[in-house]
Amino acid sequence: MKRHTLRGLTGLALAALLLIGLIGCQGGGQTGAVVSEDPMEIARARGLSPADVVAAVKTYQPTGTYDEYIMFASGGHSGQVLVIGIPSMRLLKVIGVFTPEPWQGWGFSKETREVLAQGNYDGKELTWGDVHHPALSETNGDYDGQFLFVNEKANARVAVIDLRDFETKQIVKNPLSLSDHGGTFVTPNTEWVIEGGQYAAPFEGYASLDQYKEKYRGLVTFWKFDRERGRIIPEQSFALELPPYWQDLCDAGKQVSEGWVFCNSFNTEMATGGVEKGNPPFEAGASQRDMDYLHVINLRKAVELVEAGRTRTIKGFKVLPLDVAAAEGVLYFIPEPKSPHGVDVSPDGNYLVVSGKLDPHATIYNFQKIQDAIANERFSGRDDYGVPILDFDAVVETQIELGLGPLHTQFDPNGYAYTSLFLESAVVRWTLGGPWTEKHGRDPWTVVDKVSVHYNIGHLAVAEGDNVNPDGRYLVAMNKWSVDRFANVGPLLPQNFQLIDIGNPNGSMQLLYDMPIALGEPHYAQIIKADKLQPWEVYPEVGWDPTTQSRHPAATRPGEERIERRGNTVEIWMTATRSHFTPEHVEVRKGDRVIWHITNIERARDATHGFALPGYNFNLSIEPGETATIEFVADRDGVFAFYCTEFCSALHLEMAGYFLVRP
Ligand code: K7E
Ligand code: CUA
Repeated sequence: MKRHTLRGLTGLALAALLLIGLIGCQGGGQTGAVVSEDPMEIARARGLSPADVVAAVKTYQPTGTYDEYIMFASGGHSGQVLVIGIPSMRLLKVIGVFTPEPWQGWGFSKETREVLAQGNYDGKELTWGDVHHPALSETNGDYDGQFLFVNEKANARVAVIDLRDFETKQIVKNPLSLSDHGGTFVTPNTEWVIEGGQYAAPFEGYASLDQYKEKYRGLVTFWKFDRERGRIIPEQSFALELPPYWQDLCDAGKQVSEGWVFCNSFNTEMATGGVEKGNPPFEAGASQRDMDYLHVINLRKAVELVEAGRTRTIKGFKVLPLDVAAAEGVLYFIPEPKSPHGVDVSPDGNYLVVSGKLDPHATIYNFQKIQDAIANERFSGRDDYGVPILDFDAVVETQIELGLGPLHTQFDPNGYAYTSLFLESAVVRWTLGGPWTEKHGRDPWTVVDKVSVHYNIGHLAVAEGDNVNPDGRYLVAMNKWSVDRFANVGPLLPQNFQLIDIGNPNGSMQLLYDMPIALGEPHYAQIIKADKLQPWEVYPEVGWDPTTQSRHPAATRPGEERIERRGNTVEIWMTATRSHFTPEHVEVRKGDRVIWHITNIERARDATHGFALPGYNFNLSIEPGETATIEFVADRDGVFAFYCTEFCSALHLEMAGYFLVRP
């Protein structure tokens, strides 16, 4: 009977569609409903060009099939990380990192609040972040799919995400700085997570801007990562003191340049602003000189000196002093065209590509030439802090005119480089030289293709484009402005990720897909082959604490549910399963401290239960096997109906209970 009704409806709907289609045809418009099953006819009716159809076919992911690549993108101001499938550009997850996120219960359970609190500044709770650069963990320079690191520029913090469950496990607050940028980047075996600085300030306390040169400092921090524990070890980490030039992006050397780290800077003028006092504004003051300094850091040497005890301790953190670094061959400068932004190391480690926002060229440095210049002391002088400056001509490989506003560069396996052009709103493809010439068989160091993007591109990401074996194939342009690409949603517009097919190096790049990003301004992203990720389907056992990745002390099995009172403290061990909480009644007295554990005893994939406690501002996500805790003082009396916030079953609405607080 029911079937008949459904069929009847479908028939009716079809008839209606047909009618609309006919009327549309009569009017000669292309906007009428599409009724044809013929792809070409549908394309014609929708006004799609052959290129559009090709793009659609290249990106469509039929239901139940999986994307070939996974992109981890910065979530910008949201403080989170976006997980996106490629080529479909479907958003798969938003990982809560620096900002509380209710769907995941991130920052609501006691366990996750403790992780968030690791990022507090001087006891001050910080509830947002400005996420810039995700970095996947690497083994031998290749993404290994185990961990993801991200930095947060606004407060100089770094987070560690475990890719077994895509959850944040640790946040470290940089004790010496309130501003970072050149992070995170990892060394080829993830021994170190690099966090570069940005706006110089005193390492501790106050100093007036008149004392800028003496008291203000830049830095780059090397966080020691313990892969077994899946944690950064602050006690084994250190910072390298740098002059108060504003350090910008960094990259870790790889292959031949492994053990070295490269960071740009963009205020070697040491301008201190003050436009209101008649000084040049920052953007002019910091752009006076023709050259800034590429910082070349010998990390191995730095580690030796740290191990030899050549550090000072500031705010409990080891610092390798600038004078030691300059004297001992840890730090060199190379002139780089003014106000550079990205520095990117080619997959073989031979070349460093530096692009300057104000210079249409990319400057390419040769790592071997840098080594020779250091060995032969080819210095053109020292800066005010005694750091040797390598002779530009001795270390440069070449300069190529790429276009207006070059920012960031990525690589493919065939010897091509891809650079974002911010001012020109384009991606430019160009050839590497040296050993790469044989691969592409074209003129070295030459622009070969350009594609427009929409608009004002910042970073770009190539599939596995930052490791020693790039895949190429896909490139995502991360555009700052979308202007006219999407329906008007008011004065605040989404950002625009554009997927570009770079799979045919002899042909041209093809724009495939636009994806609006509507919760922040992403910066960088990394794209990993999906089959390198092996996340759990459910937690390994019932009673799991994801923040420690081990059995939760309050794990509760069916039959072990209970409520215990100790003085003014009431502790609850609850279980959740489809479709009930056990127990369903929890009664306390006003003023009691409540410690409430809930274990999801399900083993079925996707059988997540939520837990909302109204009036007390709690929501939990309790995934199969997980134990989560809330802790609070029952400071208001009344009756509070708690309920499951995931539509888990037909009787989901009945998955509820009463929290009664007696006056
Ligand atoms: Cu160019 Cu923070 Cu890497 Cu923005 S950064 S784009
Ligand atoms: Cu459990 Cu809804």
